[in-house]
Amino acid sequence: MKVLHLSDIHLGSGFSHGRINPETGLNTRLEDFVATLGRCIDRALSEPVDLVLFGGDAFPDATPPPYIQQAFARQFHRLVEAQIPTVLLVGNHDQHSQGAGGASLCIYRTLGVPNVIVGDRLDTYTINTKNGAVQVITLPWLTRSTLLTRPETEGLSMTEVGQLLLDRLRVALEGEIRKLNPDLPTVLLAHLMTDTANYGAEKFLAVGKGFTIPLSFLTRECFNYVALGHVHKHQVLCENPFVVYPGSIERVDFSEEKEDKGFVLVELDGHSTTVEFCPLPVRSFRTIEIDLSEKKDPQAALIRALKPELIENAVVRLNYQIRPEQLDHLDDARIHKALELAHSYTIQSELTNNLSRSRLPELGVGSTIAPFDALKAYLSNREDLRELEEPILEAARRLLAQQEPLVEVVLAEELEPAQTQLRLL
Ligand SMILES: [Mn+2]
Repeated sequence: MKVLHLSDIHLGSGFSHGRINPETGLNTRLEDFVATLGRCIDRALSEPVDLVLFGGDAFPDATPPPYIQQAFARQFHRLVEAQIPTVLLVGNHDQHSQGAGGASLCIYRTLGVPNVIVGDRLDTYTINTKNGAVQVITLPWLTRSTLLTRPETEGLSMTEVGQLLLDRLRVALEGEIRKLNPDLPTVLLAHLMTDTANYGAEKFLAVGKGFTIPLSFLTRECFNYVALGHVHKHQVLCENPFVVYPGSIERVDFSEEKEDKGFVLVELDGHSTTVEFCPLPVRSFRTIEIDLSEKKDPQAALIRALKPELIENAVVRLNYQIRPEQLDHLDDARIHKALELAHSYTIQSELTNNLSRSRLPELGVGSTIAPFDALKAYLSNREDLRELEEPILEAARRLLAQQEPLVEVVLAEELEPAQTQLRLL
């Protein structure tokens, strides 16, 4: 049985990295995302696969505008037409911040679209595919309010609340596992953070709502495959059973500049499972960082750094440092001209002077420095952050010392005012 597993589509995000296509009136990043989603569906049809699993985060929020909903629906409709069963899991971005359920995806449940299952609660489905039946347990993004009531958490520390949540989840998941038919292959489809994953921006995007689930919850013998969503960087967390984040299908922001994007093809064959990551040809993101302050000819150095093969059709951000007295040597029009090759670009310049440079020798390229010392050096050079220096250092101290990190930092409403301020930075 072949399964296509994709996740974190985030259709309708990253518009600031695109521009309006005059022919369609649409943001070019929406067009990129739709084309990439189309490639995933193309593959599902050409294989053809027996089942498509979507790991959650269809849109940036629970109420996408109709034209974006439509672009999403049009692609998944192709699976409906081909009679390929599909499970759409609800991620944190698909939920209303208050209340329950996946607002943006529940329409498909309400419409009763044949072969489409919306995973907005912990539940088990037996799905009949062209190559036999498979059980899929859906575990959408859980928040405190899904499993606990307010009186239950009153007076508890954040760590205790996290523990209570995990106890509840363990019992609930165990209940689903006991109902499984041991003769059928089983897939767990879940949108969550695990304790062993490498995180990018999603860790911060989810602030205030989530908690971390130990990998040991997921690596159960009864699962033939664990299909995850939420983390945008593709990673295989375990091989027995396979526990896989396919990652996002497109670069959502610059934190994903260096990551390969793609989806996963899974072959469930009796007791053995094989997994293949299929990269997608997505648009490049390119950060060009250059210090012009020591250059004799800053203009020439800058133009040299804008290599056409690097920037052509890419989303580019150019950051350069320059001394005030060098500014007259820069020709803005020529710089913009050179950057026209890019799909879109932003320029950020930073004025430096010799004083601040001499205060930051330890942050130079090629030298290594402990994170805490780097932060101290950075803060000592930021007059504007003077008042926040202590709370920032304190927060960093705690972060670096933490044993159970995320449970401690994610419950935003319980942060001290100083920390809340820090979070807003
Ligand atoms: Mn997510």
